[in-house]
Amino acid sequence: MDQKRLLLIAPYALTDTGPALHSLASLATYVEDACKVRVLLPGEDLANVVKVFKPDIVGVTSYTHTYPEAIRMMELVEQIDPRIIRIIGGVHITSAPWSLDPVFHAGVLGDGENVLSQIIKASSMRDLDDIGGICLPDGTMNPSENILASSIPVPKLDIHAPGSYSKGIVGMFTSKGCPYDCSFCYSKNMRREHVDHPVEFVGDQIQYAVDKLEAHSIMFWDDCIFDPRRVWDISEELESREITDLKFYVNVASLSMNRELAEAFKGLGTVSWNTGFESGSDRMLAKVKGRGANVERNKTLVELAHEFDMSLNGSFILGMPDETLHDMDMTMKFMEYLIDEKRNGRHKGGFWWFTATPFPGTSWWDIAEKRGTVSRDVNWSRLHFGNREEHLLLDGSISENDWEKVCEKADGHVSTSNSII
Ligand code: B12
Ligand code: SF4
Repeated sequence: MDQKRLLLIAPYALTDTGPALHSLASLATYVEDACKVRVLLPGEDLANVVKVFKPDIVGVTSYTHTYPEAIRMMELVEQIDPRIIRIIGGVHITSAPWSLDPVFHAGVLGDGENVLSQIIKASSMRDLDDIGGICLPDGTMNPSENILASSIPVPKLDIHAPGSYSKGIVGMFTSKGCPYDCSFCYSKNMRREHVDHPVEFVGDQIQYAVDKLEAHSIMFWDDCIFDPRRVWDISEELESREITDLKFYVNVASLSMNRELAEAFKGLGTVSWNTGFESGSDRMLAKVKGRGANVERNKTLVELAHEFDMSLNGSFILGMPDETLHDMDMTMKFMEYLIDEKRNGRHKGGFWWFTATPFPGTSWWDIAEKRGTVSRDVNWSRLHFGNREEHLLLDGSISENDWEKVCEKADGHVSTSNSII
């Protein structure tokens, strides 16, 4: 019997301004022995590819703000050939399985490698009912059976996501999930627990990046790296493979940063940390990141970055539920502190800010739903970090005029910081 044909696609909004996606490359690599798989690459025309490739299954990935586009793409696939099995996976559908549009036969919840291979094996659409980790248009939700991180092959980015590693910078993961539970974050929807990839697998990914993609810089996209012992283990793994002179970029949380971890990052060859400062107000930090988070810790992070000669880039959130003008003012003060430190040569890096956004599956969604600013039939494209005009969580005590002034001030601070070399 002929092998089944699988086409994996992403909304153009995700790939137009960015590269081909790592997630689709990971899925395609996992199932490539079980079917004939092809990823729609940035710039390709979906209708043409469907007509020429003639897939049996089309799978789309989607973030929340791109969900309307994912639906439109699948409607086009259905028009071309209604017999094609149409599925969706990724952060949006995992966080809001109840939003599954009737154009889809199934939504895949959480990490999709194992579930996708079962969908490929299924002989008819009726068999989808028995697969764990999917939701169906009739509201059925089968509990997810996440695969162990150790059983994933190194994603073949050169085949399934060319362009995702331009200029020698390659992104990858050493772990999945996050040990923290910030109230605005989707992370726990996707993965209830934090799981480390085996160090050897991390070594394999880096080896592949160096040998095949000519990488000189590695970005660890993990939600957060927090264990110094593991960072040293990764360094040793690279040493044993004689991989040297790479630059590393990592995500860190001020809650777990300390001298030991900073030393381990330095030992690995890390040059840049990325973090969520989130706010300059102790009250808001405790509220959204939990007890233990405070401005002092964020300042310690800035000091450690300077001591270890790291660039430190971080983001802030404005317009959070219950955030007062005074809290926002404290955030402006923290931005001013960063600018001063940068001017005085005690900080390098930058910062930017987002509008507080109620992603489904988070406690911020529940708050926005109660306030009536979102509902289950919301226009999903409004749920975008950059959507400051239609803020959905801003406290009722703050006027539009005051909000506009805060936005302008924050923008001014971002450009002042960027102008300091
Ligand atoms: C890397 C990354 C990026 C990279 C992508 C580069 C690349 N080459 O892939 C870049 C920098 C481009 C990016 C950009 C943005 N990103 Co981003 N990004 C991530 C990040 C850190 C990792 C994504 C990833 O690759 N994960 C690893 C893979 C293996 O996991 P995965 O994506 O979840 O996919 C698995 C499952 O979801 C499932 N699956 C996914 N799709 C499908 C499809 C099918 C058919 C199946 C069966 C299964 C399946 O199986 C996959 C494999 O296990 C996530 C956070 C995170 N830790 O996941 C945020 C995240 C996805 N990004 C997010 C956002 C909002 C953005 C931006 C809008 C940010 C901005 N301010 O502009 C932009 C959007 C770009 C655009 N053009 O509009 C949000 C989405 C939130 C939401 N609910 O929508 C996340 C969750 C971060 C966050 N803190 O909220 N991003
Ligand atoms: S530390 Fe980052 S990834 Fe982890 S829960 Fe908080 S915001 Fe999410």
